[in-house]
Amino acid sequence: MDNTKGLETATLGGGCFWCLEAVYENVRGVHKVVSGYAGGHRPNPTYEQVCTGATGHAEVVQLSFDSATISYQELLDIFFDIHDPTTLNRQGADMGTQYRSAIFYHSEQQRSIAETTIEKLNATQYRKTPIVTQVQPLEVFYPAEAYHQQYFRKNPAQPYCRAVVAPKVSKLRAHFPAVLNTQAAG
Ligand code: MHO
Repeated sequence: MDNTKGLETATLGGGCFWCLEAVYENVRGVHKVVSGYAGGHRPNPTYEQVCTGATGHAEVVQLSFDSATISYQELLDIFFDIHDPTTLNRQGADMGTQYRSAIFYHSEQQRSIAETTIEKLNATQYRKTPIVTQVQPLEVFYPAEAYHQQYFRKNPAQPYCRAVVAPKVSKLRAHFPAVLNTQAAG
């Protein structure tokens, strides 16, 4: 929690962090997005170590958001829409535990919203198979290397960005027009 500005913090893993970062950067009320690693056991992991799966970390984004503008529930609604929460340790062609779907909650309230959301989505069978998203408390978050921050913004023409990241940003724009910030709308 960034108490100085009255902002709340959310930490979410939904596959490659370039994707989630690019999506949430366009959401109003989200003041900051940092790509990083959570849920592992080796201190200060590098990207190369995380990629091997040996450190146990997931690629995640940490969001600082103003809950008066965007609620945690809305952030999760976006989360479940723009990634596939039904594939274990996998997002499309990206495979490995570092790509797992995971919500690292920062409070009991966040835990409860996350669990209720998953129950509701499973009950409505909004996906054909059950949601495998892990819900666990955030212990430590390690920011990723500088070259991973704002990756999509800086490398929009990179093949993975065009093929995988851009469609997720388009999905956000199409499915959640009301939450876009002015930067995206303009
Ligand atoms: N398979 C992609 C994932 C990038 S991501 C930051 C790549 O290796 O480029 O995990």
